[in-house]
Amino acid sequence: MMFLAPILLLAQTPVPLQEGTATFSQVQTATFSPDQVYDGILTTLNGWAIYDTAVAGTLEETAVWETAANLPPGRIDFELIQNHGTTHLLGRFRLSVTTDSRSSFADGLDNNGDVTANWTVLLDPTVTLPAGMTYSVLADGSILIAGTIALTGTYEIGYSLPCGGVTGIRLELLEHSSLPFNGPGLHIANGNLVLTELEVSYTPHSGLFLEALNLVGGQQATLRVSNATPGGLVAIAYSLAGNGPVNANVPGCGITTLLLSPPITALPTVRADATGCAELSGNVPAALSGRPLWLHSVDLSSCATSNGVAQIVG
Ligand SMILES: [Ca+2]
Ligand SMILES: [Ca+2]
Ligand SMILES: [Ca+2]
Repeated sequence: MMFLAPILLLAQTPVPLQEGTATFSQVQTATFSPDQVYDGILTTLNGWAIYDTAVAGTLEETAVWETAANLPPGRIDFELIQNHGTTHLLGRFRLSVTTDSRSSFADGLDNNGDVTANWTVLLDPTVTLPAGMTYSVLADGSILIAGTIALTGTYEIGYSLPCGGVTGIRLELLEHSSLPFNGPGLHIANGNLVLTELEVSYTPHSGLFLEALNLVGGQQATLRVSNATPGGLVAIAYSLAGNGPVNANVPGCGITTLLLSPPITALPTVRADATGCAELSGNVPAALSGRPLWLHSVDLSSCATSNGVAQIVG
């Protein structure tokens, strides 16, 4: 007899944005606004841009938006669309999220707006860029673009969301000496950019979901388990030897098949929050750089086991 795993169709759903708020918005040539990145309008003089006539140039600016609904842990995908032309693409930028109350940030102003909240920088992106363009992720989590710059185009940037229900998104536009006029954009004449649309979508994780973020020797990594029993304890263990499987006695759950090869090291148990999400952060020994590491987790309330994670320590 054969058992087939159920096929889960995990739909990607659009995330409506609201209350576009910015530190500065361009009014030269046209009136640009962070609200124009979710109006569905793709014409050339529409979107958010930052050329500042007061300084005859471009400075670092920030825009934030509320998500219309709370986003639990899952995958978030951003499409940053530039349809203005003449290489008005983003040069260096950083994406963050918050779980703060919507009343505490994003007041809807296009200039000197309230962009202050408890922001969590999103880490470990998946990145797809127009042909010929390249990127690097800097130590602060920002993405720096290089290569042959397209006239128009779309960046597709994906991340896994942190614990809690996300209420808002922050886009920081940052300068860098490699960019025209230090950026933050790639327009050759002044470092400007136009963000015509910011399309955001969300995909939930399937089952008890384990992931490792910033698994780099000498740095702080975060292990995250989502879809656990709210308020329950979660066990996470690792192996440097392989992905098993091995039958092990897990306290409270009995014999459990772990996707780990002995010797297995259990990390401190961690309690899931009200959304069933648990995070464990700790420093990765520098000596582990370059070595493969396997991780597995067990929900100690339901005894469900997660996906296995296999990564080379960076
Ligand atoms: Ca638009
Ligand atoms: Ca500049
Ligand atoms: Ca608000």
